[in-house]
Amino acid sequence: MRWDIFCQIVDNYGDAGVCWRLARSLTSLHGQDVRIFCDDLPTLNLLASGVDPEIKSRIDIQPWEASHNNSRHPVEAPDVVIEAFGCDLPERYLAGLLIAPKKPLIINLEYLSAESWILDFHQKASPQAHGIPKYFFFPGFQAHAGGILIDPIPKGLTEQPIPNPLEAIWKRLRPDTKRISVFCYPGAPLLKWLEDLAAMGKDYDIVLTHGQLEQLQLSSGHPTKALTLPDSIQLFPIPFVSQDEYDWLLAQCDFNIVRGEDSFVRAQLAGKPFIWHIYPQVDRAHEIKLAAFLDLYLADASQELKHGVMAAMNWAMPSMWHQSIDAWGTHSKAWHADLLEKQADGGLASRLIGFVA
Ligand code: TRH
Repeated sequence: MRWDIFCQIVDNYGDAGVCWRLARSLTSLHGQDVRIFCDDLPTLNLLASGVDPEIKSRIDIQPWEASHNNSRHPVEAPDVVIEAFGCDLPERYLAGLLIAPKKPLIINLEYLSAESWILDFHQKASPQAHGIPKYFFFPGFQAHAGGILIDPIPKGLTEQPIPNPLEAIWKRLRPDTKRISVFCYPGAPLLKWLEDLAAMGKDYDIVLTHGQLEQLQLSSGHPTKALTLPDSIQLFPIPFVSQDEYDWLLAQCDFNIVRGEDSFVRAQLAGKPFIWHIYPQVDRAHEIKLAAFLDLYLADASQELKHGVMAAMNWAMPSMWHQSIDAWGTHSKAWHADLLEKQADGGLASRLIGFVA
């Protein structure tokens, strides 16, 4: 089938991250024909840069405005139009669809949530005045939700060679030292967290993704002064890497701090303990979303593990929950296996194709 994916980047990288991962799943795993119209091509291309050129060449990446140029008569509509995260379609594109002899199906691809209410809305019609059929599609962890994006299949990520941009830094990491990757929003008490970690007396190598060092420095109150942390904690800032390279990094670390939607899923697929710094919303809806996820994630965990993980996810200091880390490691592997089993049908991309079909 032919798919047009519309991706409007509100802020950050998550919108592009999800659209790109979906596009590549549809093409490389399912042989679909995909165009992405995006209002911020530099960001999209940054994420997509490390990918196998053969896969990239099969996805038609276009600027948002290019969707207006449907000059063919009669207008040829794709089979499916994806409005990622409910973005509005450009008016001229929509006008073209209205006069096309064959109408597409429009899908409003929503944000991932573990909340149970999504099951009542998933795949439900969203009738429009223009009459083109439109449906909601909710990604989710539950069996009857829209699934999660599992491409590229995480198997074997740990055995892959060190990506080029990380090679020099990787050689400086200390052998037999635990590695923690950090990708979180401003506002996390990261400096205090690292100081607490240091006070526990073990060595840790901290891989800081693009911009995290500056965030840490700002939070120290001395943006121009070098941070003073004990030698046991070594900081390794890395540049912004491609999505594949970032996936590799998560698979290589012992613990990951992630955020948003896409890195949150990848941390689970890495099978390691992680802190999800969920995107903060003014109405505090994120607290409900985090609680809903933890309900699922910890459903069969012991009381002790539940306490430990819930404390960690709410930014309690590592000394408060480090005694749970071994049990958390075992739990992460089991959650990962269970997640893959639940997505054995191919996850979100397959379910989307199945629904459209
Ligand atoms: O960037 P984010 O904070 O995006 C967020 C979320 O999507 C959130 O739901 C949305 O409401 C908000 O934006 C507007 O976090 P997320 O979702 O993890 O996306 C980051 C993407 O960037 C992900 O695909 C991984 C990728 N990435 C790289 O490719 N290279 C890197 O170096 C890093 C750090 C990330």
